Amino acid sequence: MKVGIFDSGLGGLTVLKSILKVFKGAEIFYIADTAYAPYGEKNSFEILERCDYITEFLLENYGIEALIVACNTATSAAIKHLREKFPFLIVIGTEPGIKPAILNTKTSTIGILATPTTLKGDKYQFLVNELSNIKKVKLYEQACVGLVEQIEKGEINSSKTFSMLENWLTPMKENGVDTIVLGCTHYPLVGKLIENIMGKDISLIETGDAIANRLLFLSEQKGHINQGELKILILHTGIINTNMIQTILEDNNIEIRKCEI
Ligand code: DGN
Repeated sequence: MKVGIFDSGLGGLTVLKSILKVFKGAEIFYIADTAYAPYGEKNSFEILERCDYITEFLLENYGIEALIVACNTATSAAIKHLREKFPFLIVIGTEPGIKPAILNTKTSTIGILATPTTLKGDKYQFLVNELSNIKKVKLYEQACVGLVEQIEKGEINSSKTFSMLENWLTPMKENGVDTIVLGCTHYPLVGKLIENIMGKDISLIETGDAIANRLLFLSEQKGHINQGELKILILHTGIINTNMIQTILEDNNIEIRKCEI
């Protein structure tokens, strides 16, 4: 099967990593849209237009059969539009894992880390309103301005990244947060730092595995066979830290190319 995946940069690779755990054979075309990064501080219409353009590009050039929007920000801005415009494609988005967090918390106190655009989006507000009926919980929301940029630079262990996170997480820690939703696909890459600050009993909720399983389910339903060779092409539209790509995907067979779109 031919799968297109995109994100503003490296973050969607955390989703791709989950997909590689369940897909043994597939052709994967990943767009790291670093020329337009970060998405998280752009307006929703601008993001929607870019998502539309990238999807057309993946269809025309690579004939993708499934599209993974591996970015919470882009999902909140464009998923409805993409599903309406490309009904023949399997389209899967990424949403903050609020439901698993509500089911997991023992202190009824949850931290949500995401970009400003995701937190402001109707989709996020809808998810929170809908799910708060399951159990009354206290939510600590934090827009992590600048964190995506730190990760893109490869600063996943630096003292600057640590102190940004420490400022955001200390109030959560003091207020009994036991579960944190990583509402941006970049954030699992600083999961270790978050654990260092919050303590190792903290539960971090990410959504890569759920997306991978959904893709497997929908592709089998459409009769795609999950076998053959695994090929991964990573196209980046601007500057990218290739060492980070290798670190995240380990020794999978990947081709990395610059692409002007
Ligand atoms: N990885 C993106 C997300 O999940 O929201 C963040 C994108 C960005 O550019 N800020």
